[in-house]
Amino acid sequence: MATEFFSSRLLHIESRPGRKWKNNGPDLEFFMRCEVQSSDLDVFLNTLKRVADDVRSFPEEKVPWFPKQIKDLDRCNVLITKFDPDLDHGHPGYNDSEYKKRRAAIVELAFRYKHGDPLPTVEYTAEETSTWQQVYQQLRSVYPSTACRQFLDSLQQLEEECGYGKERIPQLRDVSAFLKEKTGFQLRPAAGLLSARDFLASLAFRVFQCTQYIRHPSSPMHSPEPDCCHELLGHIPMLANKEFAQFSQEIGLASLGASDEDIEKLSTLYWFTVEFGLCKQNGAVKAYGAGLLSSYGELVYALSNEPEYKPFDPEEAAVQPYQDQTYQPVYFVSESFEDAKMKLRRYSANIQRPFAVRYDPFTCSIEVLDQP
Ligand code: HBI
Ligand code: NLE
Ligand code: FE
Repeated sequence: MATEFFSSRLLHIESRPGRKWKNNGPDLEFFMRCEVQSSDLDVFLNTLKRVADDVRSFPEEKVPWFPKQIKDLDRCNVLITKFDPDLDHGHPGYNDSEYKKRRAAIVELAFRYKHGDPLPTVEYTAEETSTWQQVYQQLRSVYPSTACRQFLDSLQQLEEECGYGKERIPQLRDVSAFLKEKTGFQLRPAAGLLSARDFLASLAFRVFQCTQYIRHPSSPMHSPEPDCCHELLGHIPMLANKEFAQFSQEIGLASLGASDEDIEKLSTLYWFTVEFGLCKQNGAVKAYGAGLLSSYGELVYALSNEPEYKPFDPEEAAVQPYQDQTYQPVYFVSESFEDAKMKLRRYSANIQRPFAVRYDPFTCSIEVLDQP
């Protein structure tokens, strides 16, 4: 069976002569037990329907599979084919075969990665480093007036202790070691935009999935998809902050085994906080969202008087339509991280699951506690 688009495992298969006759003999009936991610179930069944006359499924469990141990994250790598330079005509690298080749080579490192392997290093080319340089310099000059205090503190530490600067693109290996000391977060390489379920699940383990390729040189000030500028400049400084690291892990824990509808809401909530969140500090509005802190274009726009601001309310943010091609028309402003965390905690407590989860930091695993 073609399984290249999703991961599935065949646990059991048996065949028997069926009651229908076909080609002068009894048709065969197959009974199979498979493990499939719930988000892939439709594609999986449709694939079977192409080769079998009558496909029936009996899901064994209502709760979608989720990782229980940190090494299970090796299976949380379902990619979304969106903003793909090979498929998307609007991608700035669509007509640049050199760019696509280079990117495929970097992506290959992520495909091959298994938990426990040393993080791959990439020898960035002069052109890639020059893109980074432009991005770094532009953003660095506006951070003092636009970024939240926690971001500025962490960035300073990264510059002093972790080799951050415009000269070279930091390596995931060094950054992961730095983060581990600060907040226990660690990195793993990602091949591109992951499914929200897989991406959020890794946060439950304080693991952040990072792309390693860089945006196309023709659009340094905004990219619709994550790249190393977005991860290294947008996310990493925030993940080095204790309060924020905890906030991120809590979104991850809330996502484990959640229904598809709840995942959709949590990922929208993630979008309006971790990616595009604004917060008040000393009476001024500052950016803490990674999508803003890695895009000079959107950062300046978000803090101008063009977009609409709403006070952060998880119920409202979870269903707010969002824009993933260009700048957001609406941003949510929270009073502080503490306030956002409390509100998120209240929101998560209302997500219906027949069990509770707890993270055990000693074994890096999830304890599942059945609810009576
Ligand atoms: N995948 N690699 C990667 N990076 C992200 O930031 C990311 C993702 N998949 C989904 C996602 N972010 C968000 O849109 C939320 O849906 C979780
Ligand atoms: N727009 C962001 C940037 O240009 O860095 C990336 C957003 C990823 C969700
Ligand atoms: Fe991101």
